[in-house]
Amino acid sequence: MENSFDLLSRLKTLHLLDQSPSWWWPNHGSFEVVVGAILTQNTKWENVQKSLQNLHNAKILQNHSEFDLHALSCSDERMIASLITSSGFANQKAKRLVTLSKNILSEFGDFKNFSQEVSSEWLLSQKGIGCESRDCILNYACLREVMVVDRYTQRLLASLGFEMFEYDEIQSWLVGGLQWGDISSLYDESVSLAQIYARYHGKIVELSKRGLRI
Ligand code: 39A
Repeated sequence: MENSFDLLSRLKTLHLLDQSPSWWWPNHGSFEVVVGAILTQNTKWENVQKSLQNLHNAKILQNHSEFDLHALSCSDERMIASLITSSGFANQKAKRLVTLSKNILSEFGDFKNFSQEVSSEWLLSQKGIGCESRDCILNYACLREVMVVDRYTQRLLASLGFEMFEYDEIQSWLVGGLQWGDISSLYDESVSLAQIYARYHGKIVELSKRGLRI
């Protein structure tokens, strides 16, 4: 295993996403991903799923990004906190979600415009959004060509002999190293680069969560 292309090629042989949605993250391209990206901070995805289900049951989320963005922006923070307790830090996350929704509306007008226009800098200027959440939003919600890095990625690369400590360094290793092979030999031409990054990150998470080694 010498580079990012070799790693992706190896991961592909394991069929880790056979039971997953096409971009791995459920409901890619939607406002719900923005909510999930905040909720998943410092907690397990299974806890996030419970919170998302509660938000659906309360009709705050209804699989309609523009409606959902408005609904969350006008919601009472304490009510949201009561629905997302499973994700931990409920009061803090509720405040951040409501504030972020209001800011998206005031800066971009709607979710469609947000997903086309938002910058890395704007996202990082929002309370509670760091590099990983920013990149989850850019890739899985806005469908941009951005590769997410997380603790699973850092640990996997270290176990393979590529020990790195900086977010940008790991991201550059993942993205830049794909040039060492012919990516079109791995994916059908209908799969965009953004989706390849989405699936690559998903494969790393699934491998790690299943306790598999390569
Ligand atoms: N840790 C995680 C996940 N595990 C996940 N899925 C499974 C589907 N997502 C979307 C985010 N973070």
